[in-house]
Amino acid sequence: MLHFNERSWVAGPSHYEKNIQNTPVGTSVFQVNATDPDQGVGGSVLFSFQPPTTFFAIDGARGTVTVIRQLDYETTTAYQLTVNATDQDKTRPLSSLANLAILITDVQDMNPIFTNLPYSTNLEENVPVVRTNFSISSFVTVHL
Ligand SMILES: [Ca+2]
Repeated sequence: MLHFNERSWVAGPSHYEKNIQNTPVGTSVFQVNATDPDQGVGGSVLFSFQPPTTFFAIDGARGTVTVIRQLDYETTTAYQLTVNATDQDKTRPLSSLANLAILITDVQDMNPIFTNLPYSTNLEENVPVVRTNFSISSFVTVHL
């Protein structure tokens, strides 16, 4: 019986979207799933990014997307990736594409900064201990 490679992979949506925060390198952030009803190599799917990206890697067999470079919201707020899935049919490999948008969520990563350093004040002798002479203020820089 002859078997033809008839179908490319079938994913759920053709567009994925994922929100992540400043995620350490090596973290898995997304899972692409695909099914190919063909049997044998014609139904065995390999994933890749097209074109490749230096910030994310995808496990060819499993479809797991991993961070491979430090992400910084201040530099890039979103990545538009295209996932290619190709079956392994030797004579007529079929492939499909899906979009994957990875949105970087800002996390506050700045420390409070004291202003008007150094602090000093003059005290008179015999100041009652409950008296407050000055207050220390700080502010947080917020990057939007
Ligand atoms: Ca197939």
